[in-house]
Amino acid sequence: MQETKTAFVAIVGRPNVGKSSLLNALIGEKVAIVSNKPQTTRTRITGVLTRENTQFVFIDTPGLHKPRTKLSEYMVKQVNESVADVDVAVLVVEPAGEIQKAEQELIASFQAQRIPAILAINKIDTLDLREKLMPRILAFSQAYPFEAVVPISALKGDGVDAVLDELEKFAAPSPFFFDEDTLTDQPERVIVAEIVREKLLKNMYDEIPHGVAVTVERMHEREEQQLIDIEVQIYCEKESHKGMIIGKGGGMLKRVASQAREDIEHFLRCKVNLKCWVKVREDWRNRENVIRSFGFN
Ligand SMILES: Nc1nc2c(ncn2[C@@H]2O[C@H](COP(=O)(O)OP(=O)(O)OP(=O)(O)O)[C@@H](O)[C@H]2O)c(=O)[nH]1
Ligand SMILES: [Mg+2]
Repeated sequence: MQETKTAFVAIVGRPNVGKSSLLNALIGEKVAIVSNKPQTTRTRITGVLTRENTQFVFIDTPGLHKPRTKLSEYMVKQVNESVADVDVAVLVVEPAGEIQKAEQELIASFQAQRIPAILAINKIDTLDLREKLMPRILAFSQAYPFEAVVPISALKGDGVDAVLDELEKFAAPSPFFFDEDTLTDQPERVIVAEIVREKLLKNMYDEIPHGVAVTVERMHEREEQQLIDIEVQIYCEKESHKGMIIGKGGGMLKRVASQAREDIEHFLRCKVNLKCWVKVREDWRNRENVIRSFGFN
């Protein structure tokens, strides 16, 4: 029998750099939601990839930022805990600009915990010339002895295999932790709720989506019809937000629900009947008990 190996990998970086996009590209399925708004990911999301005798367990994390609410305190804590006991970290960065404070903090935590790290410079599809990466590579190489620097486009899939090859070097002999066809340890309900949140992020302006939480109240399979009934509760912070989420004549909510249903059907590989309700929970992002009741532990 061939000996098996596993690598635990934390994917870290500032908000909106493409960490969740990279996770999805690495495992070849969408398990983490993606949006053009920062602070999309709120919890640690695990993605699993088994390639021959190596199993990779990826931990996607919320973008490291300065916390302003109890919820974002929780998010930042998730990042720090994720870096604690992995075999290797991937720092995802934008292709241009200066090294940011949050990135310096992440590098400091690699240093403190002696974690090898790979630098993934993402979004290279937005560059006209690759040479423009040189100053960026130089600056980061001076900041930390990265094991490898890999230019990638998570969106196009470029360089993603090279990231895997680098990560494989840090796999240690061990039995597999998951079945070979496992993609994530997230329960279906969590992914369903996240898909609805992604569509809210996609369709609504800034302030509202950040104050939204989504829970699945009911999932019921009608076996004879091969149909799943799903009821989802959307929580927002203000009565006025509720009005905007529902929209004129219910138009916004219909659009969100119909886009979400399409993705949920793809994910569950089954027809879905999706009902969404909207409720107000004032200032929930600062109420610890409410945050907990939404599943952030
Ligand atoms: N052009 C381009 N855009 C990308 C690429 N990767 C990600 N994006 C876009 O960048 C935005 C943020 O992507 P996410 O994957 O949600 O970023 P994240 O780092 O997980 O963000 P948070 O969860 O908020 O920390 C989305 O609009 C993506 O489509 C890339 O390789 N090229
Ligand atoms: Mg994310």
